[in-house]
Amino acid sequence: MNNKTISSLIVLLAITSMAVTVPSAFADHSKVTIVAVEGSGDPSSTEWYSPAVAVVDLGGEIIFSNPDMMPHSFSYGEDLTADDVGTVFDSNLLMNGQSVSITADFGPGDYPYFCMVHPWMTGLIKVQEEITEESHDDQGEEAPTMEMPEPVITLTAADITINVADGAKAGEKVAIDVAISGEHVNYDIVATHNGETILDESGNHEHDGTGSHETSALSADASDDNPIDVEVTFQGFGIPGEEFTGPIGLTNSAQAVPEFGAIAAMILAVAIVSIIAVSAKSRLSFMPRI
Ligand SMILES: [Cu+2]
Repeated sequence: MNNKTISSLIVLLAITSMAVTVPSAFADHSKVTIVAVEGSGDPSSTEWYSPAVAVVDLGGEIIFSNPDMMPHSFSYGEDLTADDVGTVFDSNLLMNGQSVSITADFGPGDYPYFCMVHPWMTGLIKVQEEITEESHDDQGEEAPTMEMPEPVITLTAADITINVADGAKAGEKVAIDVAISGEHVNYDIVATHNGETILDESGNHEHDGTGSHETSALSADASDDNPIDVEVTFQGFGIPGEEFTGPIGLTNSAQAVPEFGAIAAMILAVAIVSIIAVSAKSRLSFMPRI
């Protein structure tokens, strides 16, 4: 038998076995075990977690295991300086021989993690929607063009929440919190008061969608006649360095009215965008509803 015949037989066998086995038997990502590599506590090590990139189905099981002599953690986040470290998951410190099991119930996407003790140790978990039978076609003879549409991302100006802290007197700095519905959000924020720009931060990235900012000191009391204006411009969903998706350019604005006390911000929301569909082919469809 030549190679072609053999490979044809293998393909045939694969198709046959797929037909008789349960769908999940193909590429099983319902459970993944990630181990801390032995010796990874050494700063000169180059292998830290295995697999370095772990794929698991949404709702699947992730087991963090430490066979190394040194203690390690599997802590969500990019590094120790991020303010959202451990917010999605955290194995906490695992000693030699210990393991921890978690459920991947935190939505599809990429989740970086690292070791609290040895911060050079980084890994990535990719949570995916469970692969169904349809996608097995890529192994068959028909091989249809894979037009897997990405999920529709819906975000309106109302999904961008801006909270401006109370008590804005001359000389004081003002805290501004931003919350955007979704994960791995990127946005720019600009605040002005008394004819001055008191905050201007571009390229903010927040894994959990919430960010905190502080203005520079005000040059005058904030008042109805001299309010603090805040504008947030959404720059897309995604990890910095990768392609962003979503209604990039969507903005929302708020105006701080200190007299309102605890509810210090009046959100002057203008819904610009209603539904945005992002497909694998067209990177971005921006459809304003008039
Ligand atoms: Cu470690």
